[in-house]
Amino acid sequence: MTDVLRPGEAARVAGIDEAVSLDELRLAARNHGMPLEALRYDLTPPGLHYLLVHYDIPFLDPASWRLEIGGHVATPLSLDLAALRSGPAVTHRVTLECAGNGRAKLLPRPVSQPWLDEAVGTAEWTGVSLASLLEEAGVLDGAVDVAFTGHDHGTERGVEQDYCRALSLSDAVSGDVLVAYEMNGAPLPPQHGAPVRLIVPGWYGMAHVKWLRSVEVLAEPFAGFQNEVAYRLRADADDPGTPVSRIQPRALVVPPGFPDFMTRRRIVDAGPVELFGRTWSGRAPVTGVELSVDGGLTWTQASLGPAASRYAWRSWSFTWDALPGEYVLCARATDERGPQPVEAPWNMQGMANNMAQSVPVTVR
Ligand SMILES: Nc1nc2c(c(=O)[nH]1)N[C@H]1C(S)=C(S)[C@@H](COP(=O)(O)O)O[C@H]1N2
Ligand SMILES: [Mo]
Repeated sequence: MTDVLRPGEAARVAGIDEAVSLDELRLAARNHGMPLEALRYDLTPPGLHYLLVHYDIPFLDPASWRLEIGGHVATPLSLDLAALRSGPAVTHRVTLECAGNGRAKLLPRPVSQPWLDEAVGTAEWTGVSLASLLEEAGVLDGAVDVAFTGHDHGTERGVEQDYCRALSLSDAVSGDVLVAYEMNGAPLPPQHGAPVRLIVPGWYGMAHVKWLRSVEVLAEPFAGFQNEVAYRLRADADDPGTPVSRIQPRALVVPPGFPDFMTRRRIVDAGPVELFGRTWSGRAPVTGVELSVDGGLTWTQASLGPAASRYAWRSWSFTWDALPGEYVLCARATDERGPQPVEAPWNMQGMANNMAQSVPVTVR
Protein backbone atom coordinates (compact mmCIF):
# COMPACT_ATOMS: atom_id res chain seq x y z
CA MET A 1 0.00 0.00 0.00
CA THR A 2 1.31 3.44 -0.85
CA ASP A 3 1.39 5.92 2.01
CA VAL A 4 -0.11 9.12 0.68
CA LEU A 5 -1.16 10.90 3.84
CA ARG A 6 -3.66 13.71 4.16
CA PRO A 7 -2.45 17.13 5.39
CA GLY A 8 -1.60 17.06 9.08
CA GLU A 9 -1.68 13.27 9.33
CA ALA A 10 1.07 11.81 11.52
CA ALA A 11 3.82 9.61 10.11
CA ARG A 12 2.82 5.93 10.19
CA VAL A 13 4.28 3.40 12.60
CA ALA A 14 4.56 -0.17 11.25
CA GLY A 15 2.80 -3.07 12.95
CA ILE A 16 5.08 -5.16 15.20
CA ASP A 17 5.47 -7.96 12.61
CA GLU A 18 5.15 -5.76 9.51
CA ALA A 19 8.06 -6.23 7.09
CA VAL A 20 9.79 -3.34 5.30
CA SER A 21 7.54 -2.42 2.36
CA LEU A 22 8.32 -1.78 -1.32
CA ASP A 23 7.82 1.94 -0.59
CA GLU A 24 10.53 1.80 2.07
CA LEU A 25 12.76 -0.30 -0.24
CA ARG A 26 12.32 2.31 -3.02
CA LEU A 27 13.47 5.03 -0.62
CA ALA A 28 16.39 2.89 0.56
CA ALA A 29 17.50 2.24 -3.03
CA ARG A 30 17.56 5.99 -3.79
CA ASN A 31 19.04 7.11 -0.50
CA HIS A 32 22.10 5.01 0.19
CA GLY A 33 24.20 4.69 3.31
CA MET A 34 27.99 4.72 3.66
CA PRO A 35 29.37 1.15 3.59
CA LEU A 36 30.80 0.81 7.11
CA GLU A 37 34.24 -0.25 5.80
CA ALA A 38 34.51 3.36 4.50
CA LEU A 39 34.85 4.50 8.14
CA ARG A 40 38.56 3.91 7.38
CA TYR A 41 38.81 7.14 5.33
CA ASP A 42 39.35 10.42 7.21
CA LEU A 43 37.40 12.08 4.37
CA THR A 44 34.66 9.99 2.83
CA PRO A 45 35.11 9.72 -0.96
CA PRO A 46 31.98 11.51 -2.32
CA GLY A 47 30.48 8.39 -3.93
CA LEU A 48 30.64 6.60 -0.56
CA HIS A 49 29.15 9.47 1.50
CA TYR A 50 25.58 8.71 2.58
CA LEU A 51 22.80 10.33 0.58
CA LEU A 52 19.35 11.55 1.54
CA VAL A 53 17.00 13.34 -0.87
CA HIS A 54 13.36 13.91 0.15
CA TYR A 55 12.05 14.59 -3.40
CA ASP A 56 14.03 14.64 -6.71
CA ILE A 57 17.59 15.82 -7.36
CA PRO A 58 16.91 19.07 -9.27
CA PHE A 59 18.61 19.57 -12.66
CA LEU A 60 20.17 23.03 -12.32
CA ASP A 61 22.36 25.18 -14.59
CA PRO A 62 25.20 26.64 -12.47
CA ALA A 63 25.58 29.48 -15.03
CA SER A 64 22.10 30.85 -14.37
CA TRP A 65 21.90 29.89 -10.66
CA ARG A 66 21.51 32.75 -8.19
CA LEU A 67 21.18 32.98 -4.46
CA GLU A 68 18.61 35.51 -3.23
CA ILE A 69 19.25 36.86 0.27
CA GLY A 70 16.30 38.94 1.44
CA GLY A 71 13.45 39.39 3.86
CA HIS A 72 14.12 41.46 6.97
CA VAL A 73 17.41 42.99 5.72
CA ALA A 74 18.60 46.49 4.72
CA THR A 75 20.04 45.46 1.33
CA PRO A 76 18.71 42.33 -0.40
CA LEU A 77 21.44 40.52 -2.34
CA SER A 78 21.28 38.46 -5.51
CA LEU A 79 24.52 36.54 -5.96
CA ASP A 80 25.69 34.35 -8.82
CA LEU A 81 28.28 31.62 -8.40
CA ALA A 82 31.17 33.90 -9.42
CA ALA A 83 30.15 36.50 -6.81
CA LEU A 84 29.96 33.81 -4.13
CA ARG A 85 33.35 32.36 -5.15
CA SER A 86 34.95 35.84 -5.03
CA GLY A 87 34.21 36.11 -1.29
CA PRO A 88 36.70 34.90 1.34
CA ALA A 89 36.67 31.08 1.18
CA VAL A 90 36.40 29.04 4.37
CA THR A 91 36.81 25.25 4.65
CA HIS A 92 35.47 23.06 7.47
CA ARG A 93 35.74 19.30 7.92
CA VAL A 94 32.27 18.20 8.99
CA THR A 95 30.63 14.87 9.79
CA LEU A 96 27.05 14.73 8.52
CA GLU A 97 24.54 12.25 9.88
CA CYS A 98 20.87 11.84 8.98
CA ALA A 99 18.52 12.37 11.93
CA GLY A 100 16.76 9.15 10.86
CA ASN A 101 19.91 7.03 11.23
CA GLY A 102 19.00 3.92 13.25
CA ARG A 103 15.27 4.23 12.51
CA ALA A 104 14.83 0.70 11.11
CA LYS A 105 16.10 -0.77 14.39
CA LEU A 106 13.20 0.73 16.36
CA LEU A 107 10.30 -1.47 17.43
CA PRO A 108 7.68 -0.66 16.32
CA ARG A 109 9.32 0.87 13.23
CA PRO A 110 8.33 4.37 12.09
CA VAL A 111 7.65 4.08 8.33
CA SER A 112 10.16 6.25 6.44
CA GLN A 113 13.67 5.87 5.05
CA PRO A 114 14.73 2.64 6.86
CA TRP A 115 18.29 3.42 7.93
CA LEU A 116 20.35 0.98 10.03
CA ASP A 117 23.69 2.52 11.19
CA GLU A 118 25.27 3.91 8.05
CA ALA A 119 23.65 7.31 7.30
CA VAL A 120 26.90 9.18 7.90
CA GLY A 121 29.91 10.63 6.09
CA THR A 122 32.66 13.21 6.53
CA ALA A 123 33.74 15.81 3.99
CA GLU A 124 35.61 19.07 3.71
CA TRP A 125 33.16 21.75 2.68
CA THR A 126 34.36 25.04 1.21
CA GLY A 127 32.27 28.16 0.84
CA VAL A 128 31.49 31.57 2.28
CA SER A 129 30.48 32.12 5.89
CA LEU A 130 26.73 32.72 6.23
CA ALA A 131 27.41 35.29 8.96
CA SER A 132 29.45 37.42 6.53
CA LEU A 133 26.72 37.28 3.85
CA LEU A 134 24.06 38.28 6.41
CA GLU A 135 26.30 41.09 7.60
CA GLU A 136 26.60 42.33 4.02
CA ALA A 137 22.82 42.26 3.63
CA GLY A 138 22.37 44.04 6.99
CA VAL A 139 19.97 42.13 9.24
CA LEU A 140 17.35 44.56 10.64
CA ASP A 141 16.28 44.80 14.28
CA GLY A 142 13.51 42.37 15.16
CA ALA A 143 14.81 39.47 13.05
CA VAL A 144 14.29 36.11 14.78
CA ASP A 145 14.75 33.26 12.26
CA VAL A 146 16.43 32.63 8.93
CA ALA A 147 14.74 30.31 6.37
CA PHE A 148 16.71 28.40 3.74
CA THR A 149 14.90 27.10 0.65
CA GLY A 150 16.12 24.57 -1.90
CA HIS A 151 15.15 24.10 -5.56
CA ASP A 152 13.51 20.73 -4.89
CA HIS A 153 9.75 20.35 -4.60
CA GLY A 154 7.41 17.59 -3.51
CA THR A 155 4.63 16.57 -1.18
CA GLU A 156 5.09 15.07 2.22
CA ARG A 157 2.26 13.83 4.42
CA GLY A 158 -0.15 15.68 2.15
CA VAL A 159 1.69 19.03 2.25
CA GLU A 160 3.10 20.33 -1.06
CA GLN A 161 6.31 22.26 -0.47
CA ASP A 162 9.76 23.37 -1.52
CA TYR A 163 12.30 21.81 0.83
CA CYS A 164 12.79 24.56 3.42
CA ARG A 165 14.36 24.64 6.87
CA ALA A 166 15.01 27.51 9.26
CA LEU A 167 17.57 28.26 11.95
CA SER A 168 17.22 30.84 14.70
CA LEU A 169 19.14 34.02 13.84
CA SER A 170 21.64 33.25 16.62
CA ASP A 171 22.29 29.70 15.29
CA ALA A 172 22.57 31.11 11.74
CA VAL A 173 25.30 33.64 12.58
CA SER A 174 27.32 31.48 14.99
CA GLY A 175 28.79 27.99 14.75
CA ASP A 176 30.61 28.41 11.43
CA VAL A 177 27.56 27.94 9.17
CA LEU A 178 28.74 27.82 5.53
CA VAL A 179 27.16 28.53 2.16
CA ALA A 180 29.24 25.82 0.45
CA TYR A 181 30.14 25.30 -3.22
CA GLU A 182 32.87 22.63 -2.88
CA MET A 183 33.03 19.15 -1.34
CA ASN A 184 36.52 17.72 -0.80
CA GLY A 185 38.02 20.39 -3.07
CA ALA A 186 35.74 19.79 -6.09
CA PRO A 187 32.45 21.41 -7.14
CA LEU A 188 29.50 19.85 -5.30
CA PRO A 189 28.17 16.71 -7.01
CA PRO A 190 24.49 16.96 -8.08
CA GLN A 191 23.25 14.63 -5.34
CA HIS A 192 25.01 16.59 -2.58
CA GLY A 193 23.46 19.95 -3.50
CA ALA A 194 25.11 21.42 -6.62
CA PRO A 195 25.81 24.20 -7.15
CA VAL A 196 25.47 25.44 -3.55
CA ARG A 197 24.24 24.08 -0.22
CA LEU A 198 24.14 25.06 3.43
CA ILE A 199 26.44 23.38 5.97
CA VAL A 200 25.50 23.66 9.64
CA PRO A 201 28.38 21.99 11.54
CA GLY A 202 27.27 19.74 14.40
CA TRP A 203 23.61 19.53 13.32
CA TYR A 204 21.76 16.52 11.98
CA GLY A 205 21.52 16.38 8.18
CA MET A 206 18.11 18.01 7.68
CA ALA A 207 19.53 21.46 8.49
CA HIS A 208 22.11 21.35 5.66
CA VAL A 209 19.77 22.56 2.87
CA LYS A 210 20.96 21.44 -0.59
CA TRP A 211 20.35 23.17 -3.97
CA LEU A 212 20.07 26.43 -2.04
CA ARG A 213 17.90 29.05 -3.76
CA SER A 214 17.08 31.62 -1.08
CA VAL A 215 17.97 32.82 2.38
CA GLU A 216 15.16 34.79 3.97
CA VAL A 217 15.50 36.68 7.24
CA LEU A 218 12.22 36.54 9.16
CA ALA A 219 10.77 38.92 11.75
CA GLU A 220 8.29 36.19 12.80
CA PRO A 221 9.12 32.66 14.02
CA PHE A 222 9.32 30.20 11.10
CA ALA A 223 6.40 27.75 10.98
CA GLY A 224 7.33 25.60 7.94
CA PHE A 225 6.71 21.83 7.70
CA GLN A 226 10.30 20.60 8.08
CA ASN A 227 10.76 22.45 11.41
CA GLU A 228 7.27 22.28 12.88
CA VAL A 229 6.03 18.87 11.71
CA ALA A 230 8.77 16.66 10.29
CA TYR A 231 11.89 16.86 12.43
CA ARG A 232 10.53 16.58 15.96
CA LEU A 233 10.93 14.10 18.78
CA ARG A 234 7.33 13.11 19.59
CA ALA A 235 6.15 10.46 22.05
CA ASP A 236 2.81 10.03 20.23
CA ALA A 237 0.69 11.64 17.51
CA ASP A 238 -0.73 14.30 19.90
CA ASP A 239 2.64 15.35 21.30
CA PRO A 240 3.92 18.60 19.68
CA GLY A 241 7.40 17.30 20.54
CA THR A 242 10.76 19.02 20.63
CA PRO A 243 12.83 20.01 17.60
CA VAL A 244 15.67 17.79 16.36
CA SER A 245 18.89 19.82 16.27
CA ARG A 246 22.41 18.70 17.15
CA ILE A 247 23.92 15.25 16.58
CA GLN A 248 23.88 12.92 19.60
CA PRO A 249 27.14 11.08 20.40
CA ARG A 250 27.85 7.93 18.42
CA ALA A 251 30.65 5.43 17.79
CA LEU A 252 30.80 2.94 14.94
CA VAL A 253 33.23 0.08 14.39
CA VAL A 254 34.49 -1.15 11.02
CA PRO A 255 33.04 -4.69 11.03
CA PRO A 256 36.10 -6.97 11.43
CA GLY A 257 37.07 -10.02 9.36
CA PHE A 258 34.92 -10.87 6.37
CA PRO A 259 31.14 -10.99 5.91
CA ASP A 260 28.62 -13.60 4.93
CA PHE A 261 26.94 -12.33 1.73
CA MET A 262 23.29 -12.53 2.88
CA THR A 263 23.42 -11.89 6.63
CA ARG A 264 26.65 -9.89 6.74
CA ARG A 265 27.57 -11.79 9.89
CA ARG A 266 31.34 -11.46 10.39
CA ILE A 267 33.87 -14.31 10.42
CA VAL A 268 37.19 -13.65 12.18
CA ASP A 269 40.23 -15.83 12.95
CA ALA A 270 41.13 -16.30 16.64
CA GLY A 271 44.00 -14.17 17.99
CA PRO A 272 44.55 -10.42 18.37
CA VAL A 273 42.03 -8.48 16.23
CA GLU A 274 42.71 -4.78 15.65
CA LEU A 275 39.32 -3.04 15.82
CA PHE A 276 39.06 0.43 14.31
CA GLY A 277 36.21 2.88 14.24
CA ARG A 278 35.03 6.49 14.35
CA THR A 279 33.23 8.56 16.92
CA TRP A 280 31.50 11.95 16.79
CA SER A 281 29.00 14.15 18.57
CA GLY A 282 27.51 17.46 17.53
CA ARG A 283 26.51 18.57 21.02
CA ALA A 284 29.85 18.32 22.91
CA PRO A 285 33.29 16.81 22.24
CA VAL A 286 33.53 13.02 22.63
CA THR A 287 35.43 12.15 25.83
CA GLY A 288 35.66 8.37 25.40
CA VAL A 289 34.70 5.24 23.47
CA GLU A 290 33.99 1.89 25.09
CA LEU A 291 33.82 -1.52 23.50
CA SER A 292 31.81 -4.59 24.47
CA VAL A 293 32.17 -8.09 22.97
CA ASP A 294 29.19 -9.52 24.89
CA GLY A 295 26.36 -7.46 23.44
CA GLY A 296 26.67 -4.57 25.90
CA LEU A 297 26.91 -6.40 29.26
CA THR A 298 30.53 -5.41 30.00
CA TRP A 299 32.55 -2.52 28.56
CA THR A 300 36.27 -1.67 28.17
CA GLN A 301 37.82 1.67 27.19
CA ALA A 302 39.16 1.97 23.63
CA SER A 303 41.98 4.41 22.65
CA LEU A 304 40.94 7.65 21.01
CA GLY A 305 42.90 8.97 18.02
CA PRO A 306 43.71 12.68 17.55
CA ALA A 307 40.83 15.16 17.24
CA ALA A 308 41.36 16.62 13.74
CA SER A 309 38.42 19.03 13.70
CA ARG A 310 35.76 19.98 16.23
CA TYR A 311 33.02 19.15 13.73
CA ALA A 312 34.36 15.87 12.32
CA TRP A 313 34.65 12.29 13.48
CA ARG A 314 37.68 11.02 15.34
CA SER A 315 39.26 7.58 15.08
CA TRP A 316 39.42 5.04 17.90
CA SER A 317 41.02 1.61 18.16
CA PHE A 318 40.98 -1.44 20.37
CA THR A 319 42.88 -4.73 20.33
CA TRP A 320 40.56 -7.66 20.95
CA ASP A 321 42.07 -11.01 21.97
CA ALA A 322 39.49 -13.11 20.20
CA LEU A 323 38.91 -16.71 21.33
CA PRO A 324 36.76 -19.08 19.25
CA GLY A 325 33.04 -18.57 19.85
CA GLU A 326 30.05 -16.36 19.06
CA TYR A 327 30.15 -12.65 19.99
CA VAL A 328 28.22 -9.42 19.59
CA LEU A 329 30.53 -6.40 19.35
CA CYS A 330 29.14 -3.06 20.52
CA ALA A 331 30.80 0.34 20.60
CA ARG A 332 29.51 3.37 22.47
CA ALA A 333 30.70 6.95 22.73
CA THR A 334 30.45 9.33 25.67
CA ASP A 335 30.48 13.09 25.57
CA GLU A 336 30.32 15.40 28.58
CA ARG A 337 26.53 15.04 28.58
CA GLY A 338 26.65 11.25 28.87
CA PRO A 339 27.03 7.98 26.96
CA GLN A 340 25.09 6.51 24.05
CA PRO A 341 22.15 4.39 25.20
CA VAL A 342 22.12 0.61 24.72
CA GLU A 343 18.30 0.64 24.36
CA ALA A 344 16.82 2.58 21.43
CA PRO A 345 15.25 5.93 22.39
CA TRP A 346 11.83 5.49 20.70
CA ASN A 347 9.89 8.37 19.14
CA MET A 348 7.12 8.61 16.53
CA GLN A 349 9.39 9.47 13.60
CA GLY A 350 12.42 7.45 14.62
CA MET A 351 14.72 10.45 14.95
CA ALA A 352 18.09 10.73 16.70
CA ASN A 353 18.27 7.02 17.62
CA ASN A 354 21.88 6.77 18.77
CA MET A 355 21.54 3.34 20.36
CA ALA A 356 24.90 1.51 20.34
CA GLN A 357 25.73 -0.41 17.15
CA SER A 358 25.97 -4.20 17.45
CA VAL A 359 27.93 -6.48 15.11
CA PRO A 360 27.52 -10.28 15.41
CA VAL A 361 30.87 -12.06 14.95
CA THR A 362 31.90 -15.72 14.74
CA VAL A 363 35.52 -16.30 15.81
CA ARG A 364 36.93 -19.55 14.34
N1 LIG B 1 17.03 20.83 -0.51
C1 LIG B 1 17.19 19.73 0.25
N2 LIG B 1 18.16 19.73 1.18
C2 LIG B 1 18.34 18.65 1.97
C3 LIG B 1 17.52 17.51 1.84
C4 LIG B 1 16.52 17.54 0.83
O1 LIG B 1 15.77 16.57 0.63
N3 LIG B 1 16.38 18.67 0.06
N4 LIG B 1 17.70 16.45 2.68
C5 LIG B 1 18.30 16.77 3.98
C6 LIG B 1 18.61 15.61 4.78
S1 LIG B 1 17.29 14.92 5.59
C7 LIG B 1 19.86 15.15 4.96
S2 LIG B 1 20.18 13.88 6.02
C8 LIG B 1 20.99 15.78 4.24
C9 LIG B 1 21.78 14.73 3.49
O2 LIG B 1 22.90 15.30 2.88
P1 LIG B 1 23.76 14.44 1.83
O3 LIG B 1 22.79 13.74 0.93
O4 LIG B 1 24.65 15.39 1.15
O5 LIG B 1 24.52 13.43 2.65
O6 LIG B 1 20.58 16.77 3.34
C10 LIG B 1 19.56 17.60 3.80
N5 LIG B 1 19.33 18.69 2.88
MO1 LIG C 1 18.14 13.26 7.00
